[in-house]
Amino acid sequence: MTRALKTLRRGRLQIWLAALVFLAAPGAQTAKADSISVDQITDLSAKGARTMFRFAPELVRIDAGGTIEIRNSVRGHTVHSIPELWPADAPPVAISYRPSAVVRFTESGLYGLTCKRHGVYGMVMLVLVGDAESPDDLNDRIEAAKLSDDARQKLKSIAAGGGLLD
Ligand SMILES: [Cu+2]
Repeated sequence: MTRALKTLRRGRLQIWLAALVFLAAPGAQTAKADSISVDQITDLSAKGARTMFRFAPELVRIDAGGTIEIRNSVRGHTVHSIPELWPADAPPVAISYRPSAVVRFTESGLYGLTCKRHGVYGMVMLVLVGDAESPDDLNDRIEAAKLSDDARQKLKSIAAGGGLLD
C-alpha cells in the first residue's frame, strides 16, 4: 500500500470517529428539533433485560407540530402511550409491527411512551413538546402509572437526567 493511500485511509477513519463522538454526545440526544428519529433497540450484548430493551434516545424535545419517526416496532416491540403521562386531548399512540412509523405531536406537553412487551423491563421514554414545562405533579403521575417498578424508576431517571424532575 502506498503512503498516500495509507494517509487517506487514516483520514477517513478519523472522520468516522469524529462522527461517532458527535452522535454519542449527550447533548445531541435532547436537542430540540422539528423532527427526530427514535430507535427501538434489542441489545443482545446487554447484561440483563433492564438494559437490553430500550428506546434510543429515551428523552426527546421537539417543537409543537413536530414529528418523531419511530423505527423498529417489530420483533415484539410496540409503542404505546402511557395514559398518566399524556395530555388529555392528545390522541393516544398504538404502533405494532411497523419498521417505521411517524407520530406528529401537535399539542405542547409531556408525553410518555412504553413498549407493551418490554415496558416491564423499563422500556419507556419521554417526549417534551413545545414550550411546555415539566408538570409539577410529574412524580405523582409516574407513581400512578400502571407500570412495573422498573419502568417507573426508569421514567424518574430519564426525567431527572433531562432536568424535568428534581
Ligand atoms: Cu420492546
